[in-house]
Order: sequence, then structure tokens, then C-alpha cells
Amino acid sequence: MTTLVSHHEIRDRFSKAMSAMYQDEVPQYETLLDLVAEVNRETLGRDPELAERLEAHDELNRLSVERHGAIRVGTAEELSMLRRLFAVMGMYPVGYYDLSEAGVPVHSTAFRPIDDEALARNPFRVFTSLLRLELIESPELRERAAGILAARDIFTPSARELIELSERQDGLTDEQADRFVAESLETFRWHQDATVDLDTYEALHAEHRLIADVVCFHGPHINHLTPRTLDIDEVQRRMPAAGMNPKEVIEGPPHRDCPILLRQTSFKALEEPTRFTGERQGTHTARFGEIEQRGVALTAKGRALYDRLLAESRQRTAGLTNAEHQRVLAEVFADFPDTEAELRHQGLAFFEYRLTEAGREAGAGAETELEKLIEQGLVAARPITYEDFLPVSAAGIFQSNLGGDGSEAYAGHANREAFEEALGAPVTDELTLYAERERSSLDAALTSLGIPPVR
Ligand code: OOG
Ligand code: NI
Repeated sequence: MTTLVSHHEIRDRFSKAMSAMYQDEVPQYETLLDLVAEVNRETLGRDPELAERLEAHDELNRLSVERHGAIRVGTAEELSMLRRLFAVMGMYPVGYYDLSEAGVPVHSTAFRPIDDEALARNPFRVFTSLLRLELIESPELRERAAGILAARDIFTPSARELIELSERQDGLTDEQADRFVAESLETFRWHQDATVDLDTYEALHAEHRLIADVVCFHGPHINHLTPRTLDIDEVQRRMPAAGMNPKEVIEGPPHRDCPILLRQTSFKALEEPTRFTGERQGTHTARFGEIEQRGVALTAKGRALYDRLLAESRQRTAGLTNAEHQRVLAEVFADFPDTEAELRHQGLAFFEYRLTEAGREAGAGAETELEKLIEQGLVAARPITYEDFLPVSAAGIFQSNLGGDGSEAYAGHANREAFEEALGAPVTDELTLYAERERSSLDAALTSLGIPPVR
């Protein structure tokens, strides 16, 4: 019998190979990694409690390998093949994001690992967008784009073979895994050669920069790779001195004692010389840098409150500097409870329950009420980290790097069904995943205390 390496091992190898490739391609990315590592080190040094908490949540180890990337593809065939490619690495489509409302003609999902162990090992995720050709107004341009896309294959023949092999064997051997990593990396590599002449590029670019980016190249070059910081305000402050020019405003919620969801900022794309077919030559801007800070996942109720407060703040933050923007945001978000106990009691965020050392020693006892068990230190409730994305923030990141102002929405609406049909599978609902994690952790903790799970 052949020994197969785990899907998680393959994901770990792939994400590291991708990071190495991106460091070669985009030198500023290496500077960014160093800056994030430095600030994380300082933050943990200043706040040993945070270090302890991350350690207890299995998050300290993953911090240094944690990345998310993003790609954009043009056809259903490309998207469904990507689904199969990511499955080899234990990454599955979670969440549906419609960005047409924000003036970006794509809809998206995030491929990511799902279970606790996989997330603790390496939570590598890739925000993957499918171009919505139907939103291109001109029928001629639409057809031209479709024709160009139909003529390319973004996967190497060996990558296709290894994906099929992995599906047949339910995994790959050590040597096959290394070949798979090398071959699939080709799909994400930057190609200096465009597939079209500059006139075609410019015509598509005039319709939307993103359309040119998706259609005119041999593959869906990874457009950013994002490390996770523990203090995004500090990294943003230090970026200019390190030679990076961040976008003005940090997207998402403000700084809080209990971080929620996701905060993000990015720096502008590189302008890269591109070899077009034909005489005329030019450049393309595709790749940029981004950092993120993650907080607790919100329940539907918490998310509704976040969306309401964000909408409220939007009317007051237009055109502000980051410092003013953050001040207004903090003011508006004063209405969002900011202690773990309140977030939990009001059902705003997801928590994971674990028996403490004292709980294990106590074993089955008289106390059956959860709140009392927590008070007595027998059970601990820990915030579950948000593993997904935010469409409004994503639109802000797209906009700032595409140079658009985000004012023009597309007439097209969210179309999850069409997305899933192209994908060849349903996307998993992220809230269901968090709720299941919360529920099963609570069941397990109570069961070991001899308490029947509450339904
Ligand atoms: C994806 C932008 C979304 C994020 O972090 O929200 C994203 C893209 O520009 O292709 O990566
Ligand atoms: Ni991103």
C-alpha cells in the first residue's frame, strides 16, 4: 500500500511555496512580512496575556504561516477546476460574496479549510472571484472577452492529471504532493506576456480595469498575499517609513478591546511592464499588498448590528483621514458591546467552550448551569476567530487598487445560484460552520461533566 500525505500537509507546503514565489515576484511583500512579524513580536511582548490566550486557542503557531490570497477567473470551467484543485489541499468553498453592488463585476467565494484541526495547522485561504461577463454592456466586447478566455488553459496538463489522481486515490504520495505543489503554483504565477494586443487590452480596460486583468493574461496571477497582524493600526503607521504607501483608511470595524470580524488595509498595486502581442507595448497594474487583523466571528444578530453601525458611520466618514475616520467609527461603535461576557450573553458572537483543568478534576458534579460552570472556572468560553471575508471591505480593497471610486453599481444582482452552477458545487454557509463549532464544543464540555446537552 502506498502512504499518502494528508490534505493539510499539502496545503501547508503549497501556502509556503506560494509565499516564497510571491516574495520573489513582489519584493515589497518581503518587507511587509518583516514589518508584520516585528509588530506581532512587540505586541506579544507587551501583552503576555494575549500571547497566552493565542497559545491556548491554538493560534500562536498558525500566526506565522497565516495568509490569505486572492485570484480572479473568467469562466465556469476555470472556477470548477479550481474547486477540485483546492480540494486536494483540504480547502472548500465557504460563503458567497456579491460585489456587483459595489461596482465590481464579479461574485466570489473563499476556499479555506473548515475543521478546527485544519485551521490550527494552517488556515490558508484564497478569495476567488468569477468575472460576470454578462455585466459587460457591449455585446461585441462581451463576445471578444469570451472568445479570448475560451482559448486559454490556466492549468498545466500535469496539474490536471495530479488533481484527478488525488481524487481517485483520495490523496497524494509525498512525491506526488511535491509535484502537485510545483505544477499548481504555475496557475498562480505572474506572466509578463499578455495574450492580446494593447488595443484589445485598452478596450477591455476602458470597460473595467478588472475585466482587462482577468481576460488578457495566461492565468489568474495571485494579486495579493496577506499576512495577519495583531496590531493593524501600528503596522499602518509604520508602512510609509518602510517604503509602502497604504490606502488612506483601514477597512472594517474600529480598534476595540474585543476585536470583531476583520480589519484590513492595503498598499497600491505595482505597475508592471507587460509584453503585449503586436508592436505597441504597455504596463499593467495587478498586484498589491495587504494586511489584516482578525477578531471574533459574529452571529447573524451581531452581524446585523455591525452592518447597521457601519452603514451609519459611512454617512459620517466620507472623505475623512484615517485618524478622523477611526475616531468617528469608534464613536458609532460605542453601541457594540465590547466585553467577551456581553458579546456572549447578548448572542452577538460565537464562542467555543472547553473544560478547564479545574473542570477536568471536578468531573461530573452537582452544578449543571453553564453560567455557573463558567463563573466557577470549570468551563471556559473563548471567542471563535472569524475565518472569512467582508464584502464591503473587499469592495474597498478592490476599488483602491483598481483606482475606481465605487460609486457606480452594476444593474446585476447577487446570483448565488449561477455562481454555484459555475462552481459545480454549493458554497457552505459560514454562519452554519461557526454555529456547529460552538454547539459541538459545548456538547463535549457538558458531556464530560455528566450533563446532558441542552437542545
Ligand atoms: C479580492 C479583494 C478581496 C479581501 O481581503 O477582502 C480580498 C481581489 O482584489 O481580487 O482579498
Ligand atoms: Ni485580501
